[in-house]
Amino acid sequence: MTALRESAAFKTLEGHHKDIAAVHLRDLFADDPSRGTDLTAEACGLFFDYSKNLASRETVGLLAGLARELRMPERRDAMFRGEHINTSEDRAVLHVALRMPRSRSLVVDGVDVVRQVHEVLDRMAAFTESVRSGEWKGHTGRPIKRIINIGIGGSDLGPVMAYEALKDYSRRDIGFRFVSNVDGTDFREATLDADPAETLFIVSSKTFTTLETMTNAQTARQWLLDGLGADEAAIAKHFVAVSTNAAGVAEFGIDTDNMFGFWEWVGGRYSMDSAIGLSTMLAIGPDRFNEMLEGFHRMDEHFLETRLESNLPAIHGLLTVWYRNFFGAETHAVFPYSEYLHRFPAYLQQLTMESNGKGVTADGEPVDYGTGAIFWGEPGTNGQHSFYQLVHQGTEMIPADFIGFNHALNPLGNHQDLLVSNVFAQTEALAFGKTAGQLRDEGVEERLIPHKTFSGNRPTSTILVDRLTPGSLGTLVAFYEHSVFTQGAVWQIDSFDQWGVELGKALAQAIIPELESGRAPDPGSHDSSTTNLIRRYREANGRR
Ligand code: G6Q
Repeated sequence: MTALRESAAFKTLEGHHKDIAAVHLRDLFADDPSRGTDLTAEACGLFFDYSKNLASRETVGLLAGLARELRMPERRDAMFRGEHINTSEDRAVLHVALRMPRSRSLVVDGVDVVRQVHEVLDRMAAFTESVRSGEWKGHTGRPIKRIINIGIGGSDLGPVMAYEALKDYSRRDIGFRFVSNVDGTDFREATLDADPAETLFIVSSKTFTTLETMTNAQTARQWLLDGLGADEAAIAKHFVAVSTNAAGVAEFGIDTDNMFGFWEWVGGRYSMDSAIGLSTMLAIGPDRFNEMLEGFHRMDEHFLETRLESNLPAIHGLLTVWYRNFFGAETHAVFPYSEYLHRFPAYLQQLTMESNGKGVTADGEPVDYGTGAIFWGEPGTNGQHSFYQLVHQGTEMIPADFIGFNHALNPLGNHQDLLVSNVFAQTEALAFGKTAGQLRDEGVEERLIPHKTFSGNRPTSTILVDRLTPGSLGTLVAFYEHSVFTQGAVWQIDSFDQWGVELGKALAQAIIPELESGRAPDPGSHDSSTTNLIRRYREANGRR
């Protein structure tokens, strides 16, 4: 049996689960009038109301005990010290160093990483200022009006999410686009209305070998040279790179003076606050970018220093474990009530599912419990008019996070009051439901009672933030990063490797020549389905 199942706290929680599962949220609230104010925690500008969860103060205490028994705090401290907690890749995990203030120092493997981080941030800031001021000129002497980030996965989802989230703070006279998919449509649509003379490409790739990014970067290079009718010298004015692979960048033809580096201890999905965030800095400027880093850092300090029972990301992570391992919940929804956060669920999908979608412990033992939940979501109120039906009345338990803001960035009429009233109304309805008795009192026809009954007892957390700012966005992202860490530590897995993604990178490589070559592949090289699909594609493209 694995350490999790063997732990005394796990066994206690199994018993406790039976008690909690037998009580409705209606009763938990009725029995404890201060529940709605007590089961809350506040830090770094986030107010976290977890009272509408199927849990009590005792649950949180027992879950914190589980985390301690499984040495989650020691693992957290080891991460902040720069130990190689990513054991399968033998790497430190130091995204927290990306937002440490300049005054700090953290020596890892003999190097002060905070100094390195600030050297790159300073170079990014100088570059950003020169582009935003118009001092940086394209090959024909024109200033930059279109910035296109080329990257995928961790080198795309963070930048695009942050750009969309912070659009209100961004320069509107420079257009930002994000090209990730190897589907040529992505590149074409991003450049359709762009003038090569005013376009800057940021090629963002940690490894600088990723098929999609390298293909898009080559296409961009050709598009630029064709458009400008220029020689290779133009590349230096229209291409910069963000990577850990200086040799690969130089080979592509980008001057390494125009390369912004980061380090192997930054995982792709944890890199939006590294140089991978160059597009974010170009959009909002260095000062705002710095505010974002400060927001991240505040949550890092809170996570590191606060006892688990009052620690926002720890409580969130432990409740996710609670639903996953004791209630059998398979998914977890995130509903931001802000249109600016429309890419936030997609960003979180990578953060959570790539980190915790693991079937073996860090020691390589198969797990005998569920790990990473399926994260999904869409902004409210839109989701209310589609899939919330299943959340309210379907057969699955779907724990959900509702993220709301006290103040709108676009205060039009009473839009914000309407928006936020929906946050509160939804979580209230999900918790308390509507009984047959209530419906009868309202005079609802008897045959409709089963259809109009809402069982309630559906768990939600509400995260209330004052305003969406670069700082609060950083805090929110760090909150989820550390929740993911907490879950992974309890599950005893390596949340920082991604062998499943590496497989995907390798698989297509074998088939590409089989689609493109003049001769059909050996029929024995694949199963009959794959062979047939390859044959049909080749025939459709006139390759027999
Ligand atoms: C992130 C993953 C993955 C990665 C992309 C892009 O944690 O490892 O999404 O970010 O595959 O990789 P490159 O930045 O190396 O191009």
